[in-house]
Amino acid sequence: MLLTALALAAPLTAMAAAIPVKLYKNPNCYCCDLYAKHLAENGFKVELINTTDMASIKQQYNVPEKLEGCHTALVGGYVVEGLVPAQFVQRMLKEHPPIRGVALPGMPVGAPGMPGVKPAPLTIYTLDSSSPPKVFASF
Ligand SMILES: [Cu+2]
Repeated sequence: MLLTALALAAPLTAMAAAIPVKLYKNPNCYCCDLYAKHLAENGFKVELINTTDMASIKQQYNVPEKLEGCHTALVGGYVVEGLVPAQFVQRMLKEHPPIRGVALPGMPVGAPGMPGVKPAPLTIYTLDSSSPPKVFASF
C-alpha cells in the first residue's frame, strides 16, 4: 500500500515541476515543433494544439501584426508569441511584469527552432500595442 503510494507520487512530483504551456501552431510548420522541444528541454510541459487558422488565434490574443511569429503560446497567464528562448519566458514568469506577454516577430535564424547563426542580436518585444513596441530583451 505504502509502496504503491510512493511509486505514484514520484512521477506526479516531476510533472508538477514542469511549467505548463499551451502552444497553438500550424501543423505544417516544423520550426514550432523544434521550439516545443526546446521548451520541453527547459522545464516546460508543452501541449501542442494544431490549427490551420492561426489568424483567429492572433486576433483572440491581441497580437499586433508587426509582432507576429509563427505560433502563439500561453503560459502562466502570459502570451508568448514566436520563438522566444525559454530563459526569457522563465524570466518573465519569475519577474511577473505587468505586461500581456512577449514576442519575437517572424522566424529569425538563430532563434530556438531556427537553426543557424544569427546575423545580429535578436530583439524580444513586450507584447502590447505601443508603437514602436517596447524592447523586453535581446540576445
Ligand atoms: Cu514555426
